[in-house]
Amino acid sequence: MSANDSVVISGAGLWNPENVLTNTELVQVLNEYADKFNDEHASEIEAGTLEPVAKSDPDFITKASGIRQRYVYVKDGIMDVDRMRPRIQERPDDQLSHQGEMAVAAAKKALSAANKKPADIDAVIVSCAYTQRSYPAIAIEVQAELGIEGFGFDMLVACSAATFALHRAYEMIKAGTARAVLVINPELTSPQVNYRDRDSHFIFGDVATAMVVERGDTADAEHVYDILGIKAKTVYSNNIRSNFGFVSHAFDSDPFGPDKLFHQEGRKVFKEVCPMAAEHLAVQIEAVGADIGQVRRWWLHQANINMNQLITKRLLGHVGTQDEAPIVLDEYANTASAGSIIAFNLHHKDLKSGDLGVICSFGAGYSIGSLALRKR
Ligand code: CO8
Repeated sequence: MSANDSVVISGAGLWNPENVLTNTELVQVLNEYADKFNDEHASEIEAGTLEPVAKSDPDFITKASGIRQRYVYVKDGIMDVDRMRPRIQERPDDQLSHQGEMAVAAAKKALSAANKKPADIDAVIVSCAYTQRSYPAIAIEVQAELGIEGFGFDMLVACSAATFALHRAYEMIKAGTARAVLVINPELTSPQVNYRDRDSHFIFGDVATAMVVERGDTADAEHVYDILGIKAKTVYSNNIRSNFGFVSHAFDSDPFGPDKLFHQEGRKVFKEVCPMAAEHLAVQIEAVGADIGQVRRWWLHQANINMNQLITKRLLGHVGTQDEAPIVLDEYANTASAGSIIAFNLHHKDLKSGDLGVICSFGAGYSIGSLALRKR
């Protein structure tokens, strides 16, 4: 393959669990927990030695984030005030893992959209915010399940896991080390959510997305997008953290305590990431020789509707419409790295030949990743 040959995205897949969890349901269980906890600890709270658990509010959630509901892999257990975490059955080693199952479901859809068979794929990347184990890699399990030759590996880059993995796939195709790469994002976020914390209990949902990246000269799908350019940036920040990890076993602290689960300084994230993302996108568009006004669609990260509106306002001079920058977080919530890929899945078929679009993620790390695309 010569350096000038194109690399394309030729198929996308989306799988979501059937279970819907509404804001009202989440608030109901958190407020029940708050009443119970605050009653049981009334004297310490009154003495000022213990903070009361703060109650949540569905109107706050919708206004502050735009999120109305989310899909969860397992709903059972989350709504149980004495548990407040999903009750996921552990599987024996000889069964497909939960994340493997989610990944396979999305991958099959992407393969079908790309008109590709397992034999056409040379590499599998499973890239998401968490993998349920360290090894064997979920990607290798998925590779075996789908009957793909070649190689697979897992990658973790939180919110930018999907875009950064697409970058690696692009580079593999350019380098000629793979003919086609399957990039999969099984975002199983619910086990890491602290459903007792009003600041973050509403933020996440579960989903799996996948994409096929291949050589332009082998692509024969209905909707094919040339990758015109890729761009990535990371800046270290402690404002979004999850401290759970294998070393937790050796710490003399609760391995599932609040600091081990997802937590953030949401306001700071909002203020710091929005300008970074807008600047990143402006540079990315210029780098591929286009003007902002020529971009037909912005498939943006889906953390908060207000973030996306601020970013599009900076770029376009007006708040992006649903047609220009589709919002999917009202239905899916924040699905870590999968958000922009869900937006692409649901809103790419109407683009015409020659139309430009941009996929962009932004979040923990901090990390920002984008791909400029043109429909064939
Ligand atoms: N109900 C009622 N009141 C609430 C609630 C609630 N649920 N939550 C907060 N409040 C209160 C606060 O306590 C505060 O009260 P006070 O003024 O008395 O202190 C008041 O409401 C205002 O709170 P905030 O200033 O925090 O509210 P914001 O308007 O900033 O909205 C958001 C909070 C929605 C969190 C907003 O800041 C935001 O979206 N920020 C961006 C966050 C973001 O994008 N983070 C990315 C995280 S995702 C990511 O990077 C991937 C990680 C990997 C995946 C992890 C999977 C688990």
